[in-house]
Amino acid sequence: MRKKIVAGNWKMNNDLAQTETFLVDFKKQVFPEDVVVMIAPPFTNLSHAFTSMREHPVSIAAQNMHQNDEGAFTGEVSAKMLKSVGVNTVILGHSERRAYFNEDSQLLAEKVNTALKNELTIIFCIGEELEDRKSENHFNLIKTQLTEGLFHVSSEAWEHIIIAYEPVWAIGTGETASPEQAQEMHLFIRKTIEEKYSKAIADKVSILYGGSVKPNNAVEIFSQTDVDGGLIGGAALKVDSFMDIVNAFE
Ligand code: G2H
Repeated sequence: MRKKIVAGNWKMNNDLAQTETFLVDFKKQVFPEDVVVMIAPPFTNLSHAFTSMREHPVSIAAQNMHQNDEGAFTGEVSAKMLKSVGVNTVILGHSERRAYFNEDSQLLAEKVNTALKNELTIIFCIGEELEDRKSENHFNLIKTQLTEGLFHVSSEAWEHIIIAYEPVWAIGTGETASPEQAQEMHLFIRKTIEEKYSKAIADKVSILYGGSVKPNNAVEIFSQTDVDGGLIGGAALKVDSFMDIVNAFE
């Protein structure tokens, strides 16, 4: 049985007061026992979110971290700093980081190593642009992102790795991959991991879908055999819609 996971990626949304408003309501929710629930607030709110949710079955994730352990890197945050405020998971390789902050596979591979060394779970994001899909290069591209960013890790490391497949053309656009498109790619990702590692590892890794997941499409997406949950952006900012998605597994 693979872990079912729903993670809310808040991106650059919610100041401290807005975070508190969310958490006051969030704490009142009943969380399903068989779903791992995570929220990834901005850096400034991680400590508060952890303290506030510590009695509740919710993990606190960061949206990014620096590849170095410490040093003269103005404006950056290290894995150790994240750990010190209760963070146990980090999102790496989100398409917005790749596109707006020039994060390439080589850098991501370094970040992966640093996160693993610091015992952080990784949500490793991969996804193709619309042009890749139109030119039918999407499978190649996904395989390259996996190979260059992730396939240097040991078999043991996969205990701490979650994949998020997020087609770039579906992010924040209201456009979603069809459940069939999501299933097709998730199966391809699992097979690619099996070829490189083993069936046991491939069968165990949770692969989340991300890109305009909403309460009205989550049930169908999550019902696909190889979809183990979601990485949720816009719909994670409101407790009601986020909880509808958390409860969307059949
Ligand atoms: C994809 C997703 C969360 P949204 O970026 O990572 O955002 O659900 O708003 O498309």
